[in-house]
Amino acid sequence: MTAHRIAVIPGDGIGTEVVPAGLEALQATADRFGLRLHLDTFGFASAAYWQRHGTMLPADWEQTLRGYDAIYFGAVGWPAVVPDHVSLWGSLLQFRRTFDQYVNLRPCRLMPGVRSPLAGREPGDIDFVVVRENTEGEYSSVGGRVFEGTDRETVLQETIMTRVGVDRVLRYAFDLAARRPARHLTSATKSNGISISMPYWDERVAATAGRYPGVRLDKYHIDALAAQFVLHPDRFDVVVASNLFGDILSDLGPACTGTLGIAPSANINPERDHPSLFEPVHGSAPDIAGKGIANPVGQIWCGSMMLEHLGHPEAAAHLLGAVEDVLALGPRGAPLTPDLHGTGTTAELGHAIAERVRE
Ligand code: GGG
Repeated sequence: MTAHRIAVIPGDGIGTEVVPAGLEALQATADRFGLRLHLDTFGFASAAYWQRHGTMLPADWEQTLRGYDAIYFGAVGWPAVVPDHVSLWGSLLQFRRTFDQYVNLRPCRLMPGVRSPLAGREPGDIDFVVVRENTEGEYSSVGGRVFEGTDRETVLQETIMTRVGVDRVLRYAFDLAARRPARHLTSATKSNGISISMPYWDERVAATAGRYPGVRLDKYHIDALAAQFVLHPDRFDVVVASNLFGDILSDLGPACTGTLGIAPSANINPERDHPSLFEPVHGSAPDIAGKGIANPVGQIWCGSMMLEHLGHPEAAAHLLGAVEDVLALGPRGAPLTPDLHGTGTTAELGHAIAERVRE
């Protein structure tokens, strides 16, 4: 029997609600395919941990997590207790950087049974993947404040792009586009306004493109690209973007396909010398936390991405198929959550998907 060690980190807010639902569906899939999952749950990377210890992570977190095959993560952030930039930099961004998870893969698909807010879109019309650079770019802690509290108060924060960092994520995106039927890659830029780092990004895109003659390449400025996502999301296949642009696009995409609640993401270390981390795109959602109505589909789809990464494509496809089957029943036939126009709870929807996995 194949065995995998998975570190489970529910985190904050609805993370603690969607993770159990995700684990139920994951375990049902593992049982069906004869996979043994050794799951260890950790309470760090949460506001509750911060309140007890004054840090988001224990000193030995790296050593602890290094021993796992993958990390199954919920959400982080509880601004009533710890400022968002402190919780994010103190946990999730440490994981991504330390474990060199330089690809953040964020699929976006209009699922059967899910209504797009865009008129006339049918399942199958929208199916693209955002490849977000995940370890550098605009997410840098290089900068500072001077003359604080005076009328000369000045704040500076740098964008960092390294040749290694940009080239490796571009290669990943081109490779992915080359494997997909449409063989189409769109690069997000803003080289007309951001006059140093973004022209560099464009240069590296052009240099990499030379090695992929079979991939059709488009380039859009991020403002125009955001508009295109809303007007013509069917035109995209693989979209590659810097850390910040990718973050924004991968919230906008799911909003166009009905709800952020179904969107998964995989923080991948392609070299596999460190564990990769799987988390829904959504955050901890304090506004609905504790109500039991968060959509668990993004978290469950993460389980499918994790199984794929761990080398079980059939199990991954089966789990995603179960998600699609249940969503396709619509709010009258399945306990869909309120964001999907239903009245179901997180646990009920998770349970329905786990049941479908077992059928
Ligand atoms: N599950 C994702 C999560 O907790 N996100 C919190 C957040 O603010 N993420 C920003 C990012 O992905 O860079």
